[in-house]
This record gives sequence, C-alpha cells and structure tokens, in this order.
Amino acid sequence: MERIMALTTSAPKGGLSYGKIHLPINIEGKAKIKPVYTGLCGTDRAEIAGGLPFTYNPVGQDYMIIGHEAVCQVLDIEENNFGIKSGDYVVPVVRRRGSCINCRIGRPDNCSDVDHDIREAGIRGLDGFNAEYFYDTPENLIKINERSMLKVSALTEPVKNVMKALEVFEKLSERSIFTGDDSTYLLKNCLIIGTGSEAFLYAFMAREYRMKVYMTNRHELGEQKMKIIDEISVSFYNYMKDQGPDKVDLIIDTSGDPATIMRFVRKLNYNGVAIMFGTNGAASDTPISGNDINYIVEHNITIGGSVDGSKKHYLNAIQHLEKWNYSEGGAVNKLITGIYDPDDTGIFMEKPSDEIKSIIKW
Ligand code: DN4
Ligand code: BGC
Ligand code: ZN
Ligand code: ZN
Repeated sequence: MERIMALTTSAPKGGLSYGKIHLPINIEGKAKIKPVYTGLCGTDRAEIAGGLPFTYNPVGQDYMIIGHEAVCQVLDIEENNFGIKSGDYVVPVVRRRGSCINCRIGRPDNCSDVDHDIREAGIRGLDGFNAEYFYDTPENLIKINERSMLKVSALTEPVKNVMKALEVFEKLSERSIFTGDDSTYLLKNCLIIGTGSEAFLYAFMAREYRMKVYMTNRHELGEQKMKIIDEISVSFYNYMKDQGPDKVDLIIDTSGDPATIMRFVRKLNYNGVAIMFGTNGAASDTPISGNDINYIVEHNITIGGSVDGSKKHYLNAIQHLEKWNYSEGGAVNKLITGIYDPDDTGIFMEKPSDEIKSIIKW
C-alpha cells in the first residue's frame, strides 16, 4: 500500500495533522494527480475547529484528507472520453453526483437529499486534495487550458460558487424587468455583505455586469483590501459608521448573519433580489417584524439561497478567471494574499487579518 504525505482531519470532531497516510488501493480507472496549488477557506477552518457537524470521514477511515479547492497536474491517466491527458492541468470537482433526479441530470449542486445522496471531497465522506498525490475519476476533472495562470486557477472552485449564484440571480430576476430602460444593468446597485474571498469574487462578477457595486462590513478594512477595492472601482463602507446607498437592486450576502441581512433587506428596491450565500450556524437569532414582511411582499422582493455549483459552473469560472486575469489591471492576481507550504499548518487555524485567499504550494 502506498504511503504519502497529506493534511488530514477527523470529521466531524476536527483537528489537523500533516503526516504520512496510506492511500486506498481501489484506483482502477482513476487518474493519478498531483496538486500544484490548493486553496483554503472558511469551510476548511470550520471543519478543523470541529464546527461542521455534517462532515464525515470516508467509509473505513478514521481520518479525511482536507481541502476542496485545487489546481492539479495529471501524472498518469488512461484514454478517456473527457480528452484529459497526462501532463494536463485540471481542477477536481468538490461535489460528486448521487442518484436523485437533480444529480442524475448533472446538477449535484441542486441535490434533493444532500445528507444521504452525495459526497463532497474533503468535506463529506470523500478524501480531499491536500496530499502529495491522489487518484480521481476523469469525470470529476475539469481541464485548464491556460497554463500561464495556474496560480489564479486555484480560484476556480470558489468562482464556480459565484457562477451558480449568478445563474440563480438571473432566474429570480426574470419575474420582472430587472434591467434599466437602456437595456443594461448600468444604473443598478449591487450590495455585497462581507469582504472575504467570495465577496471579492462576487464583486468582480457584478462589475462585469456593469452594476454599481458596494461592499460593506462592520469594521474598516486594511490597506491591502482597500487598494484592490479601488482598483476594481467598487465602493466600500463600514455600515456601523456610514449610510451607504439608499436603495439597492441586488444584495449578495456572504456573512450568514441574520441581523446583518435584515438590516439591509428594507434597502431593496421594488423587484429586488437577495441571494443568501454565507452560512453561519452560530449566528444569533434576530427579530423580523410584520413591517419587514409587508415590505418584502409589497415590493415583490425575492430571496433565494445558493450553494455549490455544477461542472458547467466550473467551466464558466475558468472563462471568467481568464477574462479577469487580463482586465481590471490584473487585480484578480492580488486576491491571492499568501502562499504557504503544506507544513505551515498554522494558516488553517488562524486567518491573517488582511487575508483574501491563502493558498498552499505543493
Ligand atoms: P469568509 O472569508 O469567512 O467571509 C465571510 C465574510 O463575512 C467576512 O468578510 C466577514 O468579515 C463577513 N462578515 C461576518 N459577519 C459579518 C457581519 N455581521 N457584517 C458584515 N460582514 C460580516 O468566507 P468566504 O468568503 O470563503 O465565504 C463566504 C461565506 O459563504 C461563508 O459563510 C461560507 O461558509 C459560505 N460559502 C458558501 C458556499 C456555498 O454556498 C461556498 C463557499 C462558502 P470579517 O469579520 O472576516 O472581516 O457553496
Ligand atoms: C464549497 C461547496 C460546498 C459547500 C458545502 C463550500 O466551501 O465551495 O462546493 O458544497 O462548501 O459543503
Ligand atoms: Zn472553499
Ligand atoms: Zn442528489
């Protein structure tokens, strides 16, 4: 049995160790892959802290390799229908198809029974990508064509979430005419709650729609984040101090905090859309009044949740990253605020104050 170095946790109780593990022997038909960069996010940190009760180890293991964001190189692969060859760079998908109707049509992101039907690499019952090398099925690999932007490609997985959420927005906003009378989104305001990596990626996307984009948080931001915000022509305000725009057309929440979300819902314009993306099970309850409900009803407000993304969203993500890599003065590169070694395990425990996206170089 092969022994390799990997970063592992034990779900759901958490913890993190970097050391030798045995790789499973069932590798038939699978490609051998080596990560080049892996990304880490709040999901990994929450798992390690034991804060995600829905996580579980792969069957027969008392540990799970952590990590669901990666760009990898294929070391060895048999001929396959997906045109992936040895030497290619690929992004492995997180969520694996189950047997419900949505999974069967290639949309495990809309799985009808997440707790029983699907597995997620590095999260639910399947090893993730922080290992010297691993094996995966060609069906779950997305090829990267632009080899010159491998580092930025580490953002493919978080961007695929944005692509899915924007699909949700487009569907929800179709219930009325959402564009202006000039056929564009130029006069539409988008408010993004939170200033983490996903919030920045949403800002890139909303800028591409040419909306006027605001980001907000309950504190000031450091110089590094403010510089990027300026470069991409977004406005930031600290909502504890400043008012922000009077009305907004689209809210994207990345905080998962109910009190914060309710603070902004009544800023939505007629026919406004709010996308709930952030999750925080530990957040406090907040009251919601009859007048809040009146407001939502009378204004035809649509509130929609969005999780994960499917293979088509990974493909969209790659296209958008390529575009962003050559626009906004290359600001997308600056979202990667730190590069670490696999044995720098401290980065999983504590988030640097000005972090947008930390990645590990393998
Ligand atoms: P993150 O970097 O932890 O971002 C969360 C952001 O929300 C940070 O900037 C927080 O600020 C900010 N925040 C927290 N509380 C408040 C508040 N009360 N008011 C304003 N801002 C607040 O995580 P991420 O960017 O990786 O992901 C964003 C969220 O989406 C997380 O909740 C993830 O669990 C969730 N997520 C969902 C999916 C999915 O649906 C995928 C990936 C992530 P600060 O205090 O850190 O400055 O598929
Ligand atoms: C991943 C999603 C996943 C979600 C819930 C996120 O960090 O980006 O693909 O579905 O966690 O497990
Ligand atoms: Zn992630
Ligand atoms: Zn399913």
